[in-house]
Amino acid sequence: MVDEPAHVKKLTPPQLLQLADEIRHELITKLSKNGGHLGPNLGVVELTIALHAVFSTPKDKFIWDVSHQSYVHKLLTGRKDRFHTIRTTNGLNGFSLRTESVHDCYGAGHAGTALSAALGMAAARDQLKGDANIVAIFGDAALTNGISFEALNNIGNTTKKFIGILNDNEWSIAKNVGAIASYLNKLITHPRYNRLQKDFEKFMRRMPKGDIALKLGHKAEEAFKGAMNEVTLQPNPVHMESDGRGGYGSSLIFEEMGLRYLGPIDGHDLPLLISSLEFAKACEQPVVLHVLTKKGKGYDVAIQQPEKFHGTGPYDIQTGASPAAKPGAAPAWQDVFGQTMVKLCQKDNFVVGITAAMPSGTGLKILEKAMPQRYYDVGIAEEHAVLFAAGMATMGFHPVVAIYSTFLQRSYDCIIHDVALQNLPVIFCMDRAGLSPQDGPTHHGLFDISYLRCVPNIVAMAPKDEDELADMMFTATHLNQPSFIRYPRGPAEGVPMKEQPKILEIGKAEVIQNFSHNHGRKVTLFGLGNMLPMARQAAVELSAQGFDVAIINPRFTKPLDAGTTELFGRAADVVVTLEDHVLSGGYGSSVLELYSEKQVTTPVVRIGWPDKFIEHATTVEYLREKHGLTVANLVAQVKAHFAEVPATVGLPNRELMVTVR
Ligand SMILES: Cc1ncc(C[n+]2csc(CCOP(=O)(O)OP(=O)(O)O)c2C)c(N)n1
Repeated sequence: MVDEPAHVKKLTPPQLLQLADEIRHELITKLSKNGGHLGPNLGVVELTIALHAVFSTPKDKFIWDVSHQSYVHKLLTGRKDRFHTIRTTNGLNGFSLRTESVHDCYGAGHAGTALSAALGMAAARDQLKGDANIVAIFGDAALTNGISFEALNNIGNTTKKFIGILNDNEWSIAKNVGAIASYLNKLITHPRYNRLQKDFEKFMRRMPKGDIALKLGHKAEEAFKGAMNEVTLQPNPVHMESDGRGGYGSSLIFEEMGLRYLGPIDGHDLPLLISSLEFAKACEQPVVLHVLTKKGKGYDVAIQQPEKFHGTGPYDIQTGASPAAKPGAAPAWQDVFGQTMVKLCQKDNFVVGITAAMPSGTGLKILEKAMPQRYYDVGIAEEHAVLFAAGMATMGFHPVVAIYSTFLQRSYDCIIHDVALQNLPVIFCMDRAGLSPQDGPTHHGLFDISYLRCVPNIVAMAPKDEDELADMMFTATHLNQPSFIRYPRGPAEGVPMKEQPKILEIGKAEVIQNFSHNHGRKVTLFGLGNMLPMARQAAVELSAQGFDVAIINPRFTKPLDAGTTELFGRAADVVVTLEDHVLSGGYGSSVLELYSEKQVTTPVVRIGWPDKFIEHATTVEYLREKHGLTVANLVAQVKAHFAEVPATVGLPNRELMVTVR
């Protein structure tokens, strides 16, 4: 294994192949412990080696779309000794991170950003009259994303030097869907392009052997053009070249967008990759190199289960099996969601499920299996997913958009302008609302309460357990306005599920535990959604210390249950809000706003995430501990409010409140 990218350039062809083997071994063994994006990385081993053989980071820039496939790049850029720490506390991040290495010029975690960001870099380089090579590496599914096309539309008239690498493995997380996927498939199976591929390959193989790091320059480009003109079936290839588009077939999307299309080539053929990249580097117009790769290449179990090994937890290296679930373990939230979707769709012909390329992550694949005609996968296209749902809603449907909280951020304007403004009954089921600990800041879903709370017309909910999730989904299908339900990653609470979900009263909180009137100081705990268990634990702790504790399950962040919130605020000596969300503008803020309006002067302790991007870590528990989302911190903050007051039991609440303030 090499220590830095410059070493890659010094390796002989057999040594490069050996390096590829070593990297695969490293990926398979290290990720078996903590999991990670194994399949995509096994697919880009040769491509990444070739990139480092031809280009020189940090001067040249690699922009990885999503960047879940940048592990090999990490291994080749001085991070091999820390690779075993990837996605763990204080370890390497699972995505590109500008703060992690000078070789990571652009951070990501969401799909479809690479081409635009790379074009911005190319424009900046041109402004500065620089000569850095800018290389964007994007997957076939990233190409289903609108932003990718917005960038493609803009490349040809912005710069002359730009290299896009289409890493085509036919898979998104699930099988890639839609017309783009079919188009790419046609491209690689059409006899004409197959022929082209062979000739391109032949041409590249004629390049001097031994010296893999070829310097092709203009002469080679001319030769290449000649070779391509010979093979293309285009009636007037010369005309095609002279109109400045280049390329080898007029039907190609890329050519029509002003990029020269190269390929498709075998993305596991190192010498071919290297010479193709050398060629791309020498081109004086934007190019797209279409590279065919196999997800999981070199590890059979990953090839056979591309979806599982896209992003996997720990696994047995021999069999690929994940550790068995503990008997009696609570079901995952996403599975309860998927099963409830089936139930709802069976009873109501106007309910459908929509996912933006996340059938397994959101659990919607359970609906796909049971009722495929009621299921839509629209590709990695969150804005489109929301608009598509809005359209269906205008026709009387109750579309359910199953989406991660973090990816819904993409659709914000569509939520306001299309769904809320028109008061359409679209239901948003926001999975991963809370932490995605091993993924980190790009994937935490910590902003949705804030960004939705200010939008008129909507109902926003958070269930305390999976049975309440089903109730909320059922309730949402009876609403004539947009609704949002947030729930976290991981196992639910393990409570029994009612056969028939019930309709909840909108904007009504649930009193879990009233004051006992034991003469202790009164504390009201508002535990939103998955924070209710922490509220219950805190109640035990506070009660043991003589406090009189009420516990409320708010259920709704919009509309807030003003009556219950006010009542239990006035009655308490201290109020505590708990939310798995940022404090800025979150649920606790809404309680403060209400108290300000109603002139409730009870002090409020807000437990939630601070105003910073929360890092990645092995576990949720670690991050909660570090950032103060703990029972101990809650109890300490409650007690701090009484620090200057003699701990006389039975002090009238009003008097206490005045003293504390
Ligand atoms: C905006 C957004 N939506 C969804 C995802 C989840 N996601 C991560 S990778 C991926 C598939 C990417 O497929 P592709 O671009 O073809 O790359 P590959 O994994 O096949 O290399 C998806 C849907 C995301 N990261 N960002």
